[in-house]
Amino acid sequence: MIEWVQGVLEGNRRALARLLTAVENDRPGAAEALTALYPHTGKAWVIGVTGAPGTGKSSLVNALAQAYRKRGETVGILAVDPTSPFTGGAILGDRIRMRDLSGDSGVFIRSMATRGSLGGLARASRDAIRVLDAAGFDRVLVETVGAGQSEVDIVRTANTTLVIEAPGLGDDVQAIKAGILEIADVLVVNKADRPGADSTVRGLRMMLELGHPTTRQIVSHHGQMMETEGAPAAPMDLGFWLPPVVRSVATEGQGIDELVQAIDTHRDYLRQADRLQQVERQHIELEVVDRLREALLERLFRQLSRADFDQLVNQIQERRLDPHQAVHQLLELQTLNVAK
Ligand SMILES: Nc1nc2c(ncn2[C@@H]2O[C@H](COP(=O)(O)OP(=O)(O)O)[C@@H](O)[C@H]2O)c(=O)[nH]1
Ligand SMILES: [Mg+2]
Repeated sequence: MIEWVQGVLEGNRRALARLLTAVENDRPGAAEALTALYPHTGKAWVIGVTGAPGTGKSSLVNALAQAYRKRGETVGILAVDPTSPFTGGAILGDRIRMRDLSGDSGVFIRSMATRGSLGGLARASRDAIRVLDAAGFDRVLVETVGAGQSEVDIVRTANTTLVIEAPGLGDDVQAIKAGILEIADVLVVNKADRPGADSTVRGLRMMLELGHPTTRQIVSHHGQMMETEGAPAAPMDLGFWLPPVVRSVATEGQGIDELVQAIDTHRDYLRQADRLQQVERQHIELEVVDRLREALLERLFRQLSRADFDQLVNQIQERRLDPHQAVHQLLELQTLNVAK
């Protein structure tokens, strides 16, 4: 494991791939490797790319990666897809879209399918992002399907979050329902070559306006949110971030320069004052709480036999015990075992 850590730090791609597999599967030694790598993290700019299937996330990641490579920056790509494991069509399609990047040693692509619980996927993704960060990539692009809480969790690791929409995929309000608009630093209307792009842009602007009442939630992310008209990125002196709406045609490379610009502007915004540190603190807090929750549950369920748990459920169902008392009993069991 230590050789892998050394290898990763030296830019060895084989070591990187192996360590990522170990981390993804939570193999013995993975935690130690992550500990060894942690002091080397915090340098990459992590960009989350999320949105419904088919909006063009992989195509955009491909185009963005090429744009960064042209500037001489290295790119690590992590594709996380809990809904459709990277088998058959999905991976084949992505391989074709990422073809332009293969053979370039400045790009590393990794996909991660569902394994175990969604919580486990969020953990594994966070760890994988850290490994890519420690490996020294300037940019880490993380593609996730915007489906629910686990994507939101993954995206909370990102420095800049892109939410991708496309015309003609039906319900534009979907994004709001999933709460995904609230995590957007930059909104992208991809497939701008398709009919309906204008109305998608209008719809998003309207929703951003409606988003005002939820400002407090957004503040807890990166800053306040307000509608912006036209400009690719927010003026810096307003003291809050206005998520810009960028149009793109990923397959033609259109709008990519504007998107790169918007991401840079967001980075510059966060680097002002101590915003970046504040956001990082929030992310760390959330992560520690998430991990603690997982670890405590795991520990508890290791001490509790299935039979004991079933019995508890029976008692609750028979109205001999209420769920509140049951939790108390479980916590006491935990305390007793810790004290042992
Ligand atoms: N017309 C058009 N098609 C696009 C555009 N971007 C992606 N596509 C196509 O849309 C399909 C889905 O793209 P993909 O990147 O796999 O979307 P993902 O599921 O969000 O990763 C593919 O057939 C792409 O070639 C675009 O800007 N315009
Ligand atoms: Mg994709």
